[in-house]
Amino acid sequence: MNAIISTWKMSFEGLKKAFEFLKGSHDVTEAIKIAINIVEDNPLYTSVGYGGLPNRQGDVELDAAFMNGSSGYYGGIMGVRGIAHPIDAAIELGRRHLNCLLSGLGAEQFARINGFPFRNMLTPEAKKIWEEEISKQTVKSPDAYRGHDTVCVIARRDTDICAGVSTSGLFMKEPGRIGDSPIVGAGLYADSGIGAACGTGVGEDIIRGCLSYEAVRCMEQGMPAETACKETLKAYIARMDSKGFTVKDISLIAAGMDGSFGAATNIKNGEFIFAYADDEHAPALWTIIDGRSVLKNYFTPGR
Ligand code: SD4
Repeated sequence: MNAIISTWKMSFEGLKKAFEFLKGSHDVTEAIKIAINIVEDNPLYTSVGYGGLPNRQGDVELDAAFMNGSSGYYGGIMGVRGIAHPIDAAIELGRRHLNCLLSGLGAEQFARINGFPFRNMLTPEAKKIWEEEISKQTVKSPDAYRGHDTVCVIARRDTDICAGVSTSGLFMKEPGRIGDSPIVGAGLYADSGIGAACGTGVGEDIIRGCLSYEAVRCMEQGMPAETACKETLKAYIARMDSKGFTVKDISLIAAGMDGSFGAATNIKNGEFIFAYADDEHAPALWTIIDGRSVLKNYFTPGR
């Protein structure tokens, strides 16, 4: 079975390309790379790669990770500057047992030694948005969160499943702040015996709940992917509620080795969109209505 699921509309072009590739190849890792590189390269997407919005100091700091559900290996880079395709470095680190999660300068040095291209990731447009935000800020701890848009991709070919994520993190984050994306079990988790899950949203909440691991654990207990995402979110929100803690926006996607797929979100005044394709479902955008994953193209043609 070939299947691929990814977060947000921005991932759709990449998903289509990666799905075509997957039909003719067993290289699931390469499919993840294809899907994510397209988003990383597009300056119009302000939450991933080139064109990503900067931190409070005006620097674009990127996080990415990759997990191979068959080998159990995982690699991540965090708080890096100037690496054109963060997912490529994460994939490379995902071939190692030790030293697989690198931060800042060490990660950049690794990328240089391994010949990964560098570029100035701050576009003039992103800089302008940052300058406007800075001119409005009067407080020391700014909160310029504007929805969440990490690109997360889960790809499967027969008995192999892998997951990859790439993000510039939250706009106006503290320099050095790390989100959920490069943290295994938080931003992503994959196990070819069960399935895979990824998170997008406020990283601090996703990390606290180990949400991707939790969704995979729910699938291991027999829940289909969508139920696993919903139960994971519901249980986490209830747990944090009981501590008087309000969970901010989070969305999860998952795919199970049983062929199930789906997502869950707690976004209230907005919509979570994901893309999906498998041997029976042509590539399409989906959304969540009343807690159920629904084909979006079907009921909102043209949008
Ligand atoms: C983070 N999960 O760094 C990411 C944010 C996100 O724009 O989804 N992105 O917390």
